[in-house]
Amino acid sequence: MKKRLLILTLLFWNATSLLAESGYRLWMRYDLVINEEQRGEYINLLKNIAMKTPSASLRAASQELEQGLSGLLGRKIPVVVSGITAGSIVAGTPLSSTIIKGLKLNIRLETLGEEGYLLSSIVYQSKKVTVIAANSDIGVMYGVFHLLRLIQTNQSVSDLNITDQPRLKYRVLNHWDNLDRTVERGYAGFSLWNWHTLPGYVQQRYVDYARANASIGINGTVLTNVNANSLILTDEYLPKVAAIANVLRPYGIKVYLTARFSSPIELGKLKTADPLNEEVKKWWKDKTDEIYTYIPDFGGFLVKANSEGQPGPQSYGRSHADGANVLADALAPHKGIVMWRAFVYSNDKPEDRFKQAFNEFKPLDGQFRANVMVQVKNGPIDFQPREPFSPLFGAMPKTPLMMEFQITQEYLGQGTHLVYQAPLYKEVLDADTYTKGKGSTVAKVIDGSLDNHSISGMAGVANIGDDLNWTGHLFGQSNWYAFGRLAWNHELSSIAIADEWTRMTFTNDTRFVQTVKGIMMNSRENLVNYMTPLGLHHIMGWDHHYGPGPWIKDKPRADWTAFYYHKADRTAIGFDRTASGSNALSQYAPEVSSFYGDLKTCPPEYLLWFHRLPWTYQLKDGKSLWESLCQRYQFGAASMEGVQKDWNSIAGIIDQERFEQVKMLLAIQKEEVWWWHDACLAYFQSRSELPFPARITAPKKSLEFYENQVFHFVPGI
Ligand code: BDP
Repeated sequence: MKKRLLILTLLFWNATSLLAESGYRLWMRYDLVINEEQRGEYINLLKNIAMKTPSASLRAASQELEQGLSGLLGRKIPVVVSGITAGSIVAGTPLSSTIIKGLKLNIRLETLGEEGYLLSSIVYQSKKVTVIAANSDIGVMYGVFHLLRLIQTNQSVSDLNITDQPRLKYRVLNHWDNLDRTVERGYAGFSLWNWHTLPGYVQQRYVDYARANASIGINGTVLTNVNANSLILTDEYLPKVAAIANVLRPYGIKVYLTARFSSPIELGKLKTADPLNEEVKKWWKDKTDEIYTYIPDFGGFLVKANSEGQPGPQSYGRSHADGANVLADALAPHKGIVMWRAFVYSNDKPEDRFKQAFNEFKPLDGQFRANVMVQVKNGPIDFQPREPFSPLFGAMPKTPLMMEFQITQEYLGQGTHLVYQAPLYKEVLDADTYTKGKGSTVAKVIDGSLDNHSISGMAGVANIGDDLNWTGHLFGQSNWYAFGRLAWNHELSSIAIADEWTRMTFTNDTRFVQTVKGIMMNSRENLVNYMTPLGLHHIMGWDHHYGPGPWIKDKPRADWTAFYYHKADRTAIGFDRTASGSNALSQYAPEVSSFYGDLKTCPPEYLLWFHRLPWTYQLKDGKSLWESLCQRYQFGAASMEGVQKDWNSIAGIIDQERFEQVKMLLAIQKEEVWWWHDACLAYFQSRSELPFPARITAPKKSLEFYENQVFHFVPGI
């Protein structure tokens, strides 16, 4: 009888999961553990959940554990309020659980901070139990997700002795979502936030969004676009924001908003937004106090000011520090923070765009209030497939700098390219700034350890929309996942994260996992090769940034063209940023500047970022620059065939629906990859006037053909 029930239950699970294979469940699938031996171990060790749930967070954590385990183990794992048995999972804080209090774990817990946790297999009153303990309810939630992850990835849980805590304090998604639900640079449909039906209608999706973020440790979200609309700060919208905040709160996620600097004029009807004006200061203070009446744990503001047409303090002759501080003072009594972006540059300045943020912000070091973080994009230009790290990292020791990565693939193939970005993030985090000697990595700058800051953070521009599978491309989910995991612990390796994600999202089947990891780990380097090899940058299509556009020139803003960045002519190509050129290299520590500046040491990956070189320049491998450029485009484009073959080789291991989703997108990607190859080679040949080396596929069409292609309604603008 029991067996029949189990079979029926399994059938039911199978049926529902078959119906739901859109990718909606992300990496939180909780399907039955297939490996019977492994499942047997779990069933023996994890029989019930002994957990009191006096708070919304603990309730959510226990629900997650109950649902997760019941799915994974194929049987109901009940929550019991009292009565420990062998196989209990004892979860809680010293406050919520008398057992945990009695375990005298407190000393170990103290070292784990507010969000850390421990997982421990212990014998309690001669019964073997699993403990999940933390100082706070949200710490317990993180511990719950860790235990679930171990099971989802089929690891043993019989002898646990794990402690963990985040390396960064603020781990934040930045949604570039507009109030009309379009998403700037969004390729996964419209905004998640349905402002029209809020606050009355609270979608299940908001809850699942919160669960997904909590599962990877994200603890903040900026709901609105950096190109901000002041309406979000009005009493029309604040109740809606509050409704979202209420859903996210139990999952430890705070809500932040973008603040349009001219709001005192637009909403307050003041004549100025000068940050030193008393009325303006009072306006921000009153407005902030009002926000806290709606959202008592509001996180704070993210601001883009005096950049790409956004209003800012400089319009009043004030500095970015003056601007940030007026908001910081308004937020300080409520413990809120300001994330002030350093993405600032102007076309009117005759200065290399690379250098402008540094020139603007470095002199302000030490002038920001304690609750301000300056949020710096990973590279000096703009989220290119490969950029050197921004020279601001390490250059402002008195200011906590927050990392800004772009998860959405504005410059990385948008919605159609499979690109796993953890290697990009890691490359930046591991880069050595040398600002305090060897080992002064970017990671140590942003985690606060290099300069002793108590606040630290990482922001990721979200790739999430209302697409059924959240991110448009299923593999976009891996970038959301990797961002969260690295914000939690920047020491994790890309491959370890890929391994976890693949197992949780798809299957633990060894052949599948190995193959997919291979595809993921090569994807970013392939992309650099077929888009911007040898340090080329910013050569994408005009405005929508879709596809290649190395020919873009003579537009109203030179720094938005491609030509500005490569200046290819008959003799040479590249941007001279050495002392004989813009000398941007001088913004780095001497070790870094001489490493990139010296052609003997500059890696080929960064060559044209820093050097202007003749086409005939000979690389270390003996090839000419021209040959090498052509070969990299060829290599990058040709890689797609292998990727498709690899993907096809694992057909049948996972559900048909998600398999086909990826397969169709790989076919589109292949076309686009050859389009990049053909268009770029046609263009650069028109500049170099050199013949293609042997074994280079000639472009299918003329350069004019590529130049004249027009695309209507490209998403994201
Ligand atoms: C660029 C995007 C633009 C953003 C801007 C920013 O093209 O849409 O508004 O960055 O980060 O990458 O503010």
